[in-house]
Amino acid sequence: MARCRGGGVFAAFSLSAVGVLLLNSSVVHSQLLPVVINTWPFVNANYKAVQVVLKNGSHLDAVEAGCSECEVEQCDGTVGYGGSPDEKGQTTLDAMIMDGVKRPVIDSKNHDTIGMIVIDEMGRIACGTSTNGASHKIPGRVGDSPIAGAGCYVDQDVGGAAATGDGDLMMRFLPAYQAVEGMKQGLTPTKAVLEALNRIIAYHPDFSGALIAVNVTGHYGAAYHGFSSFHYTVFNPELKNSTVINAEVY
Ligand code: SD4
Repeated sequence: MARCRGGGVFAAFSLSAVGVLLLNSSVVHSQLLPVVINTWPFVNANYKAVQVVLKNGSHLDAVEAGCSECEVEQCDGTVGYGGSPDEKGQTTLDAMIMDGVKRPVIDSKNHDTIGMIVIDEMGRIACGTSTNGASHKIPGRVGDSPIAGAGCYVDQDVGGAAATGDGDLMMRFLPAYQAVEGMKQGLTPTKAVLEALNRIIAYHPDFSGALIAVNVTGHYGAAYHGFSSFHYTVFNPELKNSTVINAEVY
C-alpha cells in the first residue's frame, strides 16, 4: 500500500481511495491488547499485522502490512492484482487506511475484501480495507471499502469496525460508523454490529454482508446476514495465535 498525507476524507476513483479522520487520542491499557482483527479467515494477513504490532511497529504499519499481504496473496481472488473483474474484465481496486490517533498521516493503494482493525498495546487504533470491489461492477465504480464509515471506521476513544459485503447498500447506511457509534453509546461490540446490520436489514431484507468490531479494551464481536457463513480472524494475548472464529448470524 502506498502512503500519502492529508487531513479530511479522500476518495480516489478507479484504482484507489483513501480516508483519514483525525480524532482525539487517549491511552488505554488492557490485557486484551494488542488486538488484530480482520474479516474472513485471512490468517496470514492477520499474522503479518501481528508481527508488526508485536515488534512495536505502528498501528498504521500493522494495518498496511496485513492488508498488503492479502493483495500479494490475492486473498480469495477478491483482493489485489487480477481479482474480481469489472464488467469489462478489468480489475480495479479500492483501499483505505484510517488512523484513530491525532496525527496527520494516512494511506492508500490500489486493491473479497479484507477489512482490518489494529489496536496496539498503547491503545492506538487504525483500520484498513483492500478489495477488488463487487464482481462485474460497472467500470469506475467505487464501493464502500474506501469510504470512512462504510468500509471501516475508528474512533480513538471507542474502538473500530470494518465491513464486507454489498457495498452499494453499505455506502448508504455507513455500518462501520454505526457500529462504532453503538459502542460509544455503551453497546458491546456484538450488540453494536447487530444493531448496525439491523439498520440495513430493516429496509433491505436481502442484504448480504458482515461486520467486525472491537472496542478500546480489546473486546470484539462480529455478525453477518445473507451469507451462508462468515468467519473472521483475531489475534490477542489470550488467543496467542491468529485464530479463525465463526461469526453470529443475524
Ligand atoms: C464492495 N464491499 O465493493 C465490497 C465487496 C466485498 O466481499 O466486500 N466483497 O461492494
